[in-house]
Amino acid sequence: MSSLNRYGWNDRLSQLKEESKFHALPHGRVAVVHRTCYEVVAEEGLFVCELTGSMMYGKEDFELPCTGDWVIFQPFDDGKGLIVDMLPRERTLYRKKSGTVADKQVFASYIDKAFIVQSLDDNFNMRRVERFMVQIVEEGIHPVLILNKADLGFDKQATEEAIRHIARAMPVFYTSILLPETIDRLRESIAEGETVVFIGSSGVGKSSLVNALCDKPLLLTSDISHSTGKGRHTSTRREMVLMEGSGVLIDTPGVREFGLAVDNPDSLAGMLEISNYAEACRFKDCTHTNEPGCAVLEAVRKGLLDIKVYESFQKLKREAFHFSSSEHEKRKRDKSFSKMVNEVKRLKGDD
Ligand SMILES: Nc1nc2c(ncn2[C@@H]2O[C@H](COP(=O)(O)OP(=O)(O)O)[C@@H](O)[C@H]2O)c(=O)[nH]1
Ligand SMILES: [Mg+2]
Ligand SMILES: [Zn+2]
Repeated sequence: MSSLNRYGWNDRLSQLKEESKFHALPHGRVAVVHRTCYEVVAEEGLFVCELTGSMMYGKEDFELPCTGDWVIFQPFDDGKGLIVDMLPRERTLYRKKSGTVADKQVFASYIDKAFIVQSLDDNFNMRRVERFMVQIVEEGIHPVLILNKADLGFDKQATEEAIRHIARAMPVFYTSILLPETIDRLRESIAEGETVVFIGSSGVGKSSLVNALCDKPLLLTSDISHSTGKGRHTSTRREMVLMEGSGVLIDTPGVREFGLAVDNPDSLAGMLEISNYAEACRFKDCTHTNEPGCAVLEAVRKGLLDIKVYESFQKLKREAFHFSSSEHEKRKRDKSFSKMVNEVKRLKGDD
């Protein structure tokens, strides 16, 4: 058995690797991304790797290796290497970059579970949970809701009420780094070889939870670790740690905004349990906005469906639709551009 199995390596990945023309070279998993180099965990230990020119050429930022990616590299002496290939990505967490049309930013790949962390103080916000959930489920990752800082006073009944509509879609854990039994329960939910990413606003306790789960402080808590001599800034550095006898944890810096990068706006209804009602709408293509015989609006009127959930659904749907149509436009543009490049090459006789 390979020691990388603990990092999630398996037979399927071995098969994928066989398809690469570099399959004779060693492979590893990207643990940390620095500005120009990558820390790669491999059978022979940790390697600091750079990318070959061809790995970078013509790539968007989100297509370059990220934390969690499996790469093939050419090792050099003293723990250095050159990344020559990357296995095709699966279960990758993206978000839409703020202020751009269809540009996305990549967080991590080969993720099994995403822990959506919120703290039970002012930070708790169901609308944000839904937003994270939709993106996570879209990528085939299992969402888990972590309500942290349970040691602080909070209204349990109001919280239960607010999460009721998603409690069937994902497990919920109440945790506190001051209550070890809550951490133990969380730890038991993570299996060996499983990869878990922690997402949520800054200050909710993501790094503290990672440390508590690992039993020893490995990550610096608070954003001081991301500061530079020039003052604070949010770095793109991600951290991956291996839990003893269990899974892989990936910490991320806080994200306030999480723009949807979802291609299929129609899948939203199922996730927010809108589709339970939608089945009874008079029109098959009902948009649930003003149609007669709309069972979704009826459910809102009768108080069966929380109006806030309904509004959240409409808002997320508009946003996802906007992203997928601009993404579509962009692909069309990219396609015609590469067609033009090929045409020029052909005329020049390059090919
Ligand atoms: N009361 C309480 N404070 C916590 C808990 N978890 C984290 N904190 C505190 O919240 C602050 C932010 O924690 P940190 O892990 O840096 O949050 P991150 O930005 O999400 O990584 C720190 O001062 C932690 O000590 C908790 O369960 N209860
Ligand atoms: Mg942190
Ligand atoms: Zn309807």
